[in-house]
Amino acid sequence: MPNKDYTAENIQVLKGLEAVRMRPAMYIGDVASRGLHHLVYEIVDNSIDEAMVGYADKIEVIVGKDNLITVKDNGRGIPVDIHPEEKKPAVEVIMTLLHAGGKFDKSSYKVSGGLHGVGASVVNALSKWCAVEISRNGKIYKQTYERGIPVSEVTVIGKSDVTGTKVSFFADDEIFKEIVYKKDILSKRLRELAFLNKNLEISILDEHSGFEETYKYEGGLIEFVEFLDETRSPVHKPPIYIEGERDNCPIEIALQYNSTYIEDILTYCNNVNTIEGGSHLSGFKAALTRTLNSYAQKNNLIKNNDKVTLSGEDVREGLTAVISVKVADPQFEGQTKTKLGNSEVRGAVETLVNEQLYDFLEENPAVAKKVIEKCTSAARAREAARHARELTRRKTTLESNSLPGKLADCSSNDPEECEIYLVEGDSAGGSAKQGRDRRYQAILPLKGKILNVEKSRIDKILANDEIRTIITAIGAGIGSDDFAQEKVRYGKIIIMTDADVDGSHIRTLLLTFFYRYMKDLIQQGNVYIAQPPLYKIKNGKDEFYAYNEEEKKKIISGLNVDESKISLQRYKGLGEMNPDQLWDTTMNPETRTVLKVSLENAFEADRIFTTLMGDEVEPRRKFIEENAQYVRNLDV
Ligand code: 2B7
Repeated sequence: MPNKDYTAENIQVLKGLEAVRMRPAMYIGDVASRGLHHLVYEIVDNSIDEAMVGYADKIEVIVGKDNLITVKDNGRGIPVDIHPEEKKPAVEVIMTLLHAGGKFDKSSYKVSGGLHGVGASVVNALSKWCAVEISRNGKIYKQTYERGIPVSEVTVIGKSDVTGTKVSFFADDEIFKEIVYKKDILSKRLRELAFLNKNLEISILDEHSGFEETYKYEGGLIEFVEFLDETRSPVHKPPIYIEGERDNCPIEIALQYNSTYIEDILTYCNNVNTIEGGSHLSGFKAALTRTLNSYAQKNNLIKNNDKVTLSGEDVREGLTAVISVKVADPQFEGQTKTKLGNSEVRGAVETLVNEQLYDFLEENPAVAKKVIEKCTSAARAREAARHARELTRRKTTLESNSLPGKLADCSSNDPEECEIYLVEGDSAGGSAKQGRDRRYQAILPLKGKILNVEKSRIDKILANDEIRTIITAIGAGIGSDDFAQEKVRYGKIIIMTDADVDGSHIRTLLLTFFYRYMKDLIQQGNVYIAQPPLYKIKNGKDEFYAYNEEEKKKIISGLNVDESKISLQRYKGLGEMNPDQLWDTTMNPETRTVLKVSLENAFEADRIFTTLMGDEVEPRRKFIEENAQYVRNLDV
């Protein structure tokens, strides 16, 4: 217990800590892997804030062998002088008081993205041990804590001629289910932060694997866009860069057109990936459409037989962009609290992009010409696709008539309870139709491979039968402007393919299609992957199903009988299961497992799809080699 008396302030501290430890999820999301990694981000965020005000340019993160996390920065060092109201060193207040953030220099820390400065105390409360070391005033100060409670005074432990802060902590195993830090998760976020904060050096060392990387990007967002487009062919080089401040809102944007047909825009507010978009995104889209149209008109770049105006989707075909804004009082809205709500940001971004993009085009007529050509050809293709697209829209009056014939629909009309299985092959489709609960389960058999949408343009995509059928069945249209989430007819869209190479290819193609043309579906968590068993194990009358090798071994050894007496059947495809088996193992909500597809890390998902589905062979080979354990199921 702390070597301190229980004064009024200490009681306040204990109450605060208790609140965090009682409801950790309220502060860090969950107590699984996500929440655990969140601890690291909260501490790193404080270093980032110190870097954003110009006092730090180096951050180090170390994952120790014993899972001790250490974060170091070369900022000013957390102040250690006595806080006038709390009558304790400022660092102790920051590390122990839930609402310390607001009391410290709020003006210089206005753009904090995370827990608004209470991050350190939350992490401390959820750590079984934590230490902070501060180099400041020529000295090194240290204080240690257990489960958030100070177990030492702030003590001078040495001298230093530099300044900075070092925080180390052991996450509390009484709170977290499992303490396993993933270097891939951490390094991805740290790299992203380095892109978003140009010239800031961020390094990671994972002592478990020896993995060590340092990120530092002079070009910031420009290098971010180049990184995203690594496997695509640019229409112009380098990316167009827009930077400025409007209405007290610092804005930074990089954009580049490439030869694909994919729209790829990442948005951030205060370094938080706003995957649901929001006002910064809509301001950008409005300005892009307007500016390209007015430039094209003024310079007679739209031919007589073309459509008079370029649509939003026309000007975003093959566009990769990253938008980063800093907002003093961010309002995060939406299902996953990743949609920027501040309405004033829309105008700020729109004005800045209108001005700077127009200037850029005037100063770079050769690039402008290529960009406008790209957009007009997109417009032409879209016009050609309009007809095909209309065919895929469900007619409101003759609903059932316009549904694809191959679809065995369910009888319920309530999307909440309805599910659709997209099934590989007619024979598995047949079993699924017989095995299902027809009240709420619909079956759509798909034959053969669907089109690779990364390589095809909208007109060709819509000419593809399998894809048209899927769009019609789901019933909500496609595209970033036209997709209407509220019209989706099924709450769960479940991809059910064989557990082999072809099956995983089809699954990847379907996921790519949803990711590119119905992103909201994935964002809202509507897309699932069915998990059919790999083996049937029979021991006399008893039957067991195993979903992976490990399970198979466990079941067999658990049976404790002679192995030659057990019959083992390896399912090569869904088609080998009869309708009852398919229902029992894969479709019955009471017993099945389905994997929810999430957009946790949109920018990584993006690179995975681009790399796996794109043209460039070498990056794909490298990617598969480096990520063999993940790609096994995504083999293409
Ligand atoms: C709102 C609180 C959390 N803080 C400061 C100053 C510098 C500083 C910090 C930090 C994490 C791991 C290494 C301000 C801000 C507290 O007040 S927090 N550096 N780094 C950090 O936590 N890194 C500061 C004004 C003058 N001097 C120092």
